[in-house]
Amino acid sequence: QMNHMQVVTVSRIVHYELNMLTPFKYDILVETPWMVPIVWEGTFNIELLHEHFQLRNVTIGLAVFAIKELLIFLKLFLETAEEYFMEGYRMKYYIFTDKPESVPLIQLKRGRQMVILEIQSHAHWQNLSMYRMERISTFSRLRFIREVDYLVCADVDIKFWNHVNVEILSSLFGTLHPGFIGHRRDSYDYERLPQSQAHIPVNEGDFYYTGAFFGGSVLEVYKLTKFCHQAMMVDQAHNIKSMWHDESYLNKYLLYHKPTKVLSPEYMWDKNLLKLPVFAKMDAGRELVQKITKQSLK
Ligand code: 2GW
Ligand code: MN
Repeated sequence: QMNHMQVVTVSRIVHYELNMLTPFKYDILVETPWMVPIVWEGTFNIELLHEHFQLRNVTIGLAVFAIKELLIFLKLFLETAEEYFMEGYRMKYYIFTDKPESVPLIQLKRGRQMVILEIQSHAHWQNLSMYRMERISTFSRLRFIREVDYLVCADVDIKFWNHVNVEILSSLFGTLHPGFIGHRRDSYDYERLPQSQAHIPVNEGDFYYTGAFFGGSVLEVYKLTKFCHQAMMVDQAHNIKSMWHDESYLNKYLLYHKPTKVLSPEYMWDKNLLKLPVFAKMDAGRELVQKITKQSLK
């Protein structure tokens, strides 16, 4: 299993000159208190990272669910991922869907493959998005572990705007939810019901992570999704519904299993909430498909 702490070997050191007295940026947090990077545009040199990751010849999996009505988002998701996600690397899309015949046929670039995994849509979950944790943990153990080095999990109702590449890769990464930047942690949308497996006390918490984009080595994603699935099952047995479904359990896991990289909110903006910044790499704003609303899906 690959480790993010591996020594970086490159052919020549001509990339840029570091100046110890000039920080990259001073107006944002670029490192967590447990000393892992918070990835913002301008804090990394992608050419240098390419040398490192191309030497390791990594394969990346991108798992996405497109069940029922949300299948309509898949086309834009795939088209923009082909343009911006992990360009130049071997990768596999793992598409979980209840309608394999309706998956849009997109011309994929060299070294990229699509794997369609049929699943049932009848799941008895509080929210269909929760079903992902069980499916991803099972498939990680049975299949993904043999096929890819890293696994990235994403919502389908997103659009890529800019390059998202190997700078995100690490044993375990989470992405900061743009809606909570600058907020105090006691106002984060963590699960506050003490009986819930997702409970986080008001005086705890690092960040509020989005459920729309996370990943890591297959082994670490397996552990995370397994935990979330099991915690959900315990709560379901006690008829406890969490605040934000799978996202609440994800936040619980990442609080006690610190990620080895944290992605800035540039990686999952929401232009319905906030104006799109120059460096936005992905966007969860749904106005691209106005007709679909959460209400109409229930
Ligand atoms: C069905 C009923 C209610 C909500 C979602 C669904 C549903 C989700 C569905 O009918 N079909 C489907 O494929 N999904 C998948 O789950 C799809 O990949 C979708 O992007 C993902 C998350 O659901 P979504 O996008 O509706 O949730 P959001 O955008 O409100 O997202 C946040 O909160 C969620 C939990 O409520 C998740 O944590 C999500 O990751 C967050 O971004
Ligand atoms: Mn979404």
